[in-house]
Amino acid sequence: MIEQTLVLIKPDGVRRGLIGEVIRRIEAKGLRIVAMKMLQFDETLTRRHYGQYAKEDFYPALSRFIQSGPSVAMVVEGLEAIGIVRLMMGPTRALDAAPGTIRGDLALGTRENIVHGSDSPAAARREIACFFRKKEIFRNANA
Ligand code: DAT
Ligand code: MG
Repeated sequence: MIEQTLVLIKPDGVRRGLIGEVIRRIEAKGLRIVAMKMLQFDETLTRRHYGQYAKEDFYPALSRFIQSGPSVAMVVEGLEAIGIVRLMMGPTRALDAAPGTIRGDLALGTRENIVHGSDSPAAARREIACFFRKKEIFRNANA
């Protein structure tokens, strides 16, 4: 099934000059970027995006980190895009992330792990709507 997923290049990825590397991998895989912007998270957006973790011990540090500089937000489209992007990212903890994945190749930490990708169709719909209006998403952008 053709799916859309929200991908973020988080502030560590932007700071380390890895925007191009992440986009290169997404495009090389055959997925398509159908919307993109650079933005800095504020408290409100952090709550909307990561609110499910608000009660976790790691939330304050996660919140500080995600607001610490600009991120790049993208809508990525393609066959099974949600699962494919999750596979390409690797697991949350860099220690668990195999070489060949974005986190396995480029990250050492758990919090500073370069990328976000939606983990289900419902999450993708909700998350995409946090960052993009309908008219900012280009259907058949590369057709
Ligand atoms: P993912 O980003 O792989 O979808 P997640 O949704 O479970 O992971 O968590 C969101 C982010 O929160 C994750 O990228 C890093 C941070 N995080 C999650 N679990 C953590 C933990 N145990 N300690 C520190 N940070 C954590
Ligand atoms: Mg997640």
